[in-house]
Amino acid sequence: MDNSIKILDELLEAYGFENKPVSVNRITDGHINSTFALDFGEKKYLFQQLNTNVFRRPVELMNNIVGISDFLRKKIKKRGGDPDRECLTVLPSKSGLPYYISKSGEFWRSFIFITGAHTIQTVENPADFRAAAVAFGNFQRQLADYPADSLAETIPNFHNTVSRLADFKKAVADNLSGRADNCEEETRFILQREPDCSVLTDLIEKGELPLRVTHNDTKLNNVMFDDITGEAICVVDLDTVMPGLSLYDFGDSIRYGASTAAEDEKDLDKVRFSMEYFRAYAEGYLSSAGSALTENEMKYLPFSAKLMALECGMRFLGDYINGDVYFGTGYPEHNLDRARTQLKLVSEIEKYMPDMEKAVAEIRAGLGL
Ligand code: GN1
Ligand code: MG
Repeated sequence: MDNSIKILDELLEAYGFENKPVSVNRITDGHINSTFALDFGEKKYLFQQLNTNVFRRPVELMNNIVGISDFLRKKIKKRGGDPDRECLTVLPSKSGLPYYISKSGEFWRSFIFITGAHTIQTVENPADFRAAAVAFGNFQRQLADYPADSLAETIPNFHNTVSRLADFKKAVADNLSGRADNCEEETRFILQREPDCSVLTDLIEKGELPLRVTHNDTKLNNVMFDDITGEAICVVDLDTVMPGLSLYDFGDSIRYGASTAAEDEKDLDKVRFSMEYFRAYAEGYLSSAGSALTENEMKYLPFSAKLMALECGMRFLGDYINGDVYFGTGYPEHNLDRARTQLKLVSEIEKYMPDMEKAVAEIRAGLGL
């Protein structure tokens, strides 16, 4: 992994910086893009090389982000908030564009670094997780009147689990890395759950679930928390904001945050589903977004957690079988380890489904939803 920016001088020139940064630090939160924090003493900026194998329409993607951030910025200002800390601010390059394409064709962008704030990788207390839920719930509510048809679909069928399953089956059939034999049990586990994959897509087709502007990558570490107040102040990583289901956002948060272990924990005994965390998130989410949700959007909340864990598991396993071509990995079996945690969570969630249903019903009753 590169810990420095090879084309630092070129970037500084392209963005009109006259001084060199006092430090450049790589941020390893994400699995897709390469991210660096550049500290200029008084100001700090984030520079990110977009992974254009994953995001094939980078210019449209940046237009999405600028559109969404400007839209949020106005709402934040109106309610007296601080837009520089509560939403992303894209730094244009000298050319005026919200990105810079390097001489060798790399796609770079820069944001104002949100200072005095941090990310959390693993939930340590329910209060933080509840706060993240409120942030994602508000994010979705604030974008309810965003012109969805102006958004480019940055990755088509991103959470379409039917098409994700088809991709997974193809990975197994092609077996490009020869690794399919190392994960037959995991593969069987996924294939046994084929009927789950079409539950939400069928409801969309029947018009029984509304498409909304959603974040689509609601991992806990895509929220920034204020260092002092501990409040969740800003939702980041807007690359996948597209029309989607509120259930994708809810389920993805749960599959990541309601696990008692990291996404790549090797010891599966440590990977359990926390009902306490589930309840905290569901409370935060329903209290912020609940009044805008339909009956079906609330009914399928527990199922969405299972589906998103299953989908993520098949994506990691598919990438392992394809030879690690999509997600960044730190070692050869990294994607296999990640897939195993997700599948372990699926079994856990299956056990807890009645408890999750009961918790949602209680929260709804408490909130009058
Ligand atoms: C990727 O970029 P990052 O790490 O926030 C992925 C998500 C997965 C996640 C799994 C564009 O998110 O869909 O859920 O890894 N993003 C993309 O950790 O594929
Ligand atoms: Mg991210």
